[in-house]
Amino acid sequence: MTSVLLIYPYFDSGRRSIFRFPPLGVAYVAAAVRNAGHRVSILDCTFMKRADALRAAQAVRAEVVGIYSMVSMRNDSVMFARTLRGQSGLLVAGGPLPSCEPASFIDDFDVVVVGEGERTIVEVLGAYESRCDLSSIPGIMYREEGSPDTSRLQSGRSRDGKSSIPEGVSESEREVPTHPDSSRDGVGTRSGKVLFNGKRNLEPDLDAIAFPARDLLPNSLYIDYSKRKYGQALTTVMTTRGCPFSCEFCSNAVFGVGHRERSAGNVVDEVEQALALGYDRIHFADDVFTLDTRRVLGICDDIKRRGLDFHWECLGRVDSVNSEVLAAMKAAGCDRIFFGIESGDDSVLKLMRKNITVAAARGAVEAAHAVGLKTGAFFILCYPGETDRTVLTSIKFAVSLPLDYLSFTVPYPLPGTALHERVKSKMKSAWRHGSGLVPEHSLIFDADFSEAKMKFAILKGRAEFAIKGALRGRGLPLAGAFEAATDALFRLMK
Ligand code: B12
Repeated sequence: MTSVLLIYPYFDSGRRSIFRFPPLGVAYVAAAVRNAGHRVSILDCTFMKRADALRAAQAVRAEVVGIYSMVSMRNDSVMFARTLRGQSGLLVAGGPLPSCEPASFIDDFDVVVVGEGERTIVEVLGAYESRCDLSSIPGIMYREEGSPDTSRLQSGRSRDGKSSIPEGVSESEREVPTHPDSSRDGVGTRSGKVLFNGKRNLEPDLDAIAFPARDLLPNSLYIDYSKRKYGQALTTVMTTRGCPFSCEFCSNAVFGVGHRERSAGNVVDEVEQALALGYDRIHFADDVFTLDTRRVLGICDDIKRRGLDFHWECLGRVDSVNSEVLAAMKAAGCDRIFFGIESGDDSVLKLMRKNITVAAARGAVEAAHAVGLKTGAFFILCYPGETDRTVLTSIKFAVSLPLDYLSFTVPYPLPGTALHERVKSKMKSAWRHGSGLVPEHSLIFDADFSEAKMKFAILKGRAEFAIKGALRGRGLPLAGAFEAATDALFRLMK
């Protein structure tokens, strides 16, 4: 039995969104580790200060430390790794960012897990305990023997001493150059060849995966926080993995493009488990919860059959809902649906590879509104390839919809996405936390629109949406005058 600490290095910078969702991925990994017989704890930093979290991580003295990372958390995950190096036997990175850029983590970690983590971490722990064979574990990048940090692990050789490279991965493909930035701060000095064992196949049967270990999360803090912010105790559940669409801006390095579903009964079992912990609102965090209408109807039926009393919300695709399914969702406790619409101009939607139309977007939002659901939508403004005209069209379209919640963001070329490929020569920084008037957003590449112009567009959109809400159909000339004046200003800006 190995002692394992899993860290979710999210810190509230005070500038980011009000959402505080528990780290489901880390909780899934924790459940797998525990079920394999190890001792595991989670350090969720969401409600902590950095110094306290670092002290807490050191106090655990775990043999193996696994650290989550996504694009906004790279620095903090690396900070933990550097602080805990030397104190723990093995440092493992995992999550969305290590999955798309494993090489950029290998100077600070001994093993980087690419993709779904449940099986991989258990195999890595097995190798750690028996001091052998990392080369037969798919889905990892690691440093070959010779590195002081992996000396507990024999890599590149199986127990019988033969080289065991997974099928489909050649010797030369396994050798990976480290990240160009890795020599920063003198950390690029570790010895040993870096090897990648190739991707692991995705788990075909999602019902076979153990539910996330929610009991290891700071539930009372999430419950207090969400009751204060939204009046209900909110947590997330993931009912599908992967998305069959290929939006240019979306990062799908963990779950890929295939769409896998959990059965209705399995989903509702997990919902019941979450409700038993004191939650009374579920946010289904799937990329596209509504893709398979039959399954959604099955989940709704099961919720009603079991008489569960809670409210829920989800993200829908505009071309996968209709009045019938929306009404069934409402009857089963759904009270809000979000749509990733992204643009109000068909040519920009094509550029984004969204595979939806403006007409379908309007139809879906109106249908949801008509059955009595609250509606929310996300838009990206000033996407690469947009013109002043299309940005203004998008804002006008968004504000014209019957929405209760409306979010505008600047474009983020995330590593590993097709958008990143398109603008990679213009990238300024991998990630930067925002400041100024729209502090939750910042521009990370040299775009045709300045950051100030993008933020002006966001503020203009938010103001028009607020004016519309405040006027409730009255005072249209005032709204029209605001729109015309800010349109003109927007066009004048660089
Ligand atoms: C819910 C959600 C949020 C929530 C909060 C996150 C949370 N705590 O749940 C909110 C709304 C706040 C949010 C905000 C943002 N998000 Co978000 N979010 C998601 C979403 C939709 C679901 C997350 C989830 O629960 N996944 C389910 C679990 C099971 O998956 P997982 O975490 O990847 O875990 C698996 C593996 O990664 C691995 N693993 C995970 N942890 C570990 C740890 C170890 C040690 C190991 C070995 C393995 C491992 O094993 C797990 C099980 O197989 C994902 C999309 C997605 N499909 O995952 C985006 C996603 C994670 N978000 C993303 C982004 C970009 C953001 C923002 C930066 C957006 C923005 N522009 O502001 C912000 C950043 C906020 C911040 N913290 O700084 C990207 C990350 C891309 C990247 N390459 O880093 C994603 C992937 C969306 C996308 N497709 O582009 N997000």
